[in-house]
Amino acid sequence: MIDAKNVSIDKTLDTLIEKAADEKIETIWDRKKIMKTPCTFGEKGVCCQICSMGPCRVSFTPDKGVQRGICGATAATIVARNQARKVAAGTASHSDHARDIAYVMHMASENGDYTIKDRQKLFKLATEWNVETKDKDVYTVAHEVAEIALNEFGKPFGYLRFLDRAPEPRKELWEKLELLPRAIDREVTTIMHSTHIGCMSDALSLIHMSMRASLADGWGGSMIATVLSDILFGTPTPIKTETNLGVLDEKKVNIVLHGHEPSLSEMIVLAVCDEGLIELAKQVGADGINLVGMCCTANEVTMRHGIKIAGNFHQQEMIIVTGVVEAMIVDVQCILPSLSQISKCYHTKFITTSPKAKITGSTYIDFDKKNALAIAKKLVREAVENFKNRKPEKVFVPKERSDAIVGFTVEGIKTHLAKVAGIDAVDGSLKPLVDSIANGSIRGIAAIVGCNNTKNKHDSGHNEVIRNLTANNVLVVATGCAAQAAAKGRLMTAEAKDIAGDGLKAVCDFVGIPPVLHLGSCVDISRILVFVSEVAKYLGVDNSALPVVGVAPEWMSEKALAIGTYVVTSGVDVFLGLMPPIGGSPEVVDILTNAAEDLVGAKFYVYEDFSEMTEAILDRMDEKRRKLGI
Ligand code: XCC
Ligand code: SF4
Repeated sequence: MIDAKNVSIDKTLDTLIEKAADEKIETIWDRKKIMKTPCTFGEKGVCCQICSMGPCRVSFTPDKGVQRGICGATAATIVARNQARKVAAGTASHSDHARDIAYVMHMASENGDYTIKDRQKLFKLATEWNVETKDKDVYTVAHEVAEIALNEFGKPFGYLRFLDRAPEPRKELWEKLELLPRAIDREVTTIMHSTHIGCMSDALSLIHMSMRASLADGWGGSMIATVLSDILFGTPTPIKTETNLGVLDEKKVNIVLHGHEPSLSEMIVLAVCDEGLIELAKQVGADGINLVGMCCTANEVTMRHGIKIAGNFHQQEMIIVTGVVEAMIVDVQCILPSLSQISKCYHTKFITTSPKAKITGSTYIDFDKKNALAIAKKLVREAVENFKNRKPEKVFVPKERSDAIVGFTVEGIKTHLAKVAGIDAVDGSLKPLVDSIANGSIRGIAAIVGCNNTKNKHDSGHNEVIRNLTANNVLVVATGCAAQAAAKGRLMTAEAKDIAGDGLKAVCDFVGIPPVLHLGSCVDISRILVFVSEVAKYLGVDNSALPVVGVAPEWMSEKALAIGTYVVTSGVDVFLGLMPPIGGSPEVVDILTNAAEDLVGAKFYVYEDFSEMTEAILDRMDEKRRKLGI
């Protein structure tokens, strides 16, 4: 029997884990328990399956056992190849999401399902990309911009356009080191090619390739996804929301949106407002329709519409165990295959919608974007009609829910600061923030990002690090499942300033912000790249000079590895709460946790103890402050 207190700090799971056990539902923690100790070769990254002469497992303790794979590959080669492939997979995931958004923008039309919500941002991007806008209709401009975005994936020459947003010294460094990514698909393909048997075997060159590919994620795919989503669906502004499983409503039809791409979720948001469907919900005996989100899709819709966040990665099974979910509608990424099994034990319809993520045992309804709203309505109807199948004896909804303010963006923060400082020009508005950093009210900025991992107590890493850092006057920005942990932990409310140190508290009071700012989904870490770059440009320094860090206390996905790599390659240190599978090669460990600093001005740190991690982060921030002379 799993003890909830050992696996999560989230109180909603206390009863639900017990309920799952009573109802013979196997959960992520049960499977983790059966899995026992992970294979050490896999854990250290020294298992190679790249060709069928293997799998080869080489020794990770020097001078013992097998030193080379059958082809002669060393531990360093095998580890670096595996690592590069993971970064390529992460880059591909964020970027393929971006590609879909670009296609959606390409089909947007005045009277269609998809329209342009932020025309100003569209025209700004058009200017940035040298698209002639004079006398052109907004949709003509949108289509031209979308086509340019689509070409970023496969253009034959040049490098990615958004790299020009980086500070000059950073760009020069990338150019010198040949780290400027070319087309996005090309960087991914090049890694797949070079990691084929008998191609690249030099560890440093493999890590170098993974760095270049990762920049194609952060400054390519992720940034395209963020900017185009803002243009299509609106740039978020701070908005109140509620979080945790208590946002489910026993009396209503509950629909959970889970996955990543706003092209689906935005349509469902529209569909649940349909009068006919609301009426239908009443006819089947419900009080209405309650739409809630999970994982990054929740971040996308909460920051644009205030849709409630039901939970993060580790709660996706548990939400079904409440017995009140009429439909779990998903698209791509981070969707546990176990959901089909679990939903069958309740009345929940588990509906997959993407040809990229068909899941055995789910109901597949293709979300053809040409008929987006009509299909969204069909999906909602499926949920409403399923209300009658709810099994009252299986219903239990936890009470826990917390308020949060979400939806900060670079523009939002700047406008906010400008208003507070009484400055008209938004461009000058970084001054109050920079002044607060310079006078020490804010010691530094930490981006807390990433997932949940069964190796950690659910959410404990995120919230412990956030509490420790804010208490030490570090302003925190958060995305992804980390942001949701913070929101559930009541760290994104105005009152949360009381956990902050005096300096940060005064800033929060003055500016009227929480000490932890919700910056969106994982692709929105691109917002953080832009933000850091703007501060660096304002000060006339490189990113690496700033007291800024990235932290992923509970990371687990390949996407998270791609993110970590592009953050480091962008000159910002990354602190991980779990060791990546590289321990089998001292050479690769040294490149990523030491030599990287000489190369790109930043490196990875791994701390499994979160108070030690906080100390190390603060030390590093102070070191940067000293060098800046502040
Ligand atoms: Fe997935 Fe994005 Fe990780 Fe959460 S944070 S578990 S990747 S949903 Ni991106
Ligand atoms: Fe073994 Fe080399 Fe084949 Fe990898 S590529 S499985 S190390 S023979």
